[in-house]
Amino acid sequence: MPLRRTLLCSLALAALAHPAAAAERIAPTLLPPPAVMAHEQATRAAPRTVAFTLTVGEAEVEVDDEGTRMRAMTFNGTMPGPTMVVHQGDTVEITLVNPATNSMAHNIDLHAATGAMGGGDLTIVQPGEQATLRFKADRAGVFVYHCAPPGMVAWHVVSGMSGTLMVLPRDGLKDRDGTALRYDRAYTVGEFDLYLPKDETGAFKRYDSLAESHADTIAAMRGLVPSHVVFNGRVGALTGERALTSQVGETVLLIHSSANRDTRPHLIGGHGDRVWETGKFANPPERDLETWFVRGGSAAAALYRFRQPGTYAYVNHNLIKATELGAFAQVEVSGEWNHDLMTQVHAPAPIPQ
Ligand SMILES: [Cu+2]
Repeated sequence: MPLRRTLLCSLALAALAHPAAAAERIAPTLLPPPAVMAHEQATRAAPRTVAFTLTVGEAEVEVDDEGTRMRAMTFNGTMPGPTMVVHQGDTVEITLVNPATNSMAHNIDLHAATGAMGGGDLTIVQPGEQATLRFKADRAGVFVYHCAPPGMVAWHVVSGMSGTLMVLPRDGLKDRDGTALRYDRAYTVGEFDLYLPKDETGAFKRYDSLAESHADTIAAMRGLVPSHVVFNGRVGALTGERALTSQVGETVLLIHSSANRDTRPHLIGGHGDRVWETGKFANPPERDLETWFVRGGSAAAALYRFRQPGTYAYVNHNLIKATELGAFAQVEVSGEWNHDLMTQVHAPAPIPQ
């Protein structure tokens, strides 16, 4: 009998050790940035398998209002690719599709994953191929993912191939004292430094194919002087009619990724109430930041509750990049003005004599 009991215990333990076999499987719908897919901020669900499909795009895109064109490479057709959201302990399953109409090999290196070059070694897909990778999301945070094909990593990254995977703690975000932190909406911003080649007259060149653009683009990249620094793929992607929106009293989660170059997001007229500057939720958030630093190759997460209505600018506070190169967004906030927080005592008028 003791032997039989031991056997039963072993079987029970074996079943516990392989929860993925019976785990629930979901396939959430991804949304184009700046939107973030619908998700629970905290979950009571047992760890599950969360399946996503990312399709590689190769296309010419316009990067500013002057009609400048770039041969872009993307995940799901957007810069950045969609933000995927799971919970710590979930198994992430990504199918990477490289349509036969494409010309390049691509893959995906996920900074949240452990092993095989972040999955890059297991997902190199030629045009007409697809591959599926599964990995355990064993640590919480916002993490960059990007294309990393051998010999072409930097080119694919600065041509648009990066995005963010957010791994939330199962019991949600916490302040440094353990208080639960929640948000009313989440936005995702991906910052890109672009290196577009110019001709002898100083005009940006256009190319018929990625291959044709390759040598000039690499030469421009080697100068380390970006022609554009943009949020979400183009100058003005998040301004005017396309501005982010919120209202007084709402708490917004701003995810900011930069796969290649350091950046320093700043919300003009607001703050980061709670900021995971390095983007990893096991570390307590910083409080009341004016500007935060995002290391190239990482993502940060900031929570802010809007207290005043109006148009806010959300910029890279390297202001040359913001005002001259494009790293500039806006947040339109509706609501009632709070004169206790700020008021105009006297409007500009001639100095009294
Ligand atoms: Cu690629």
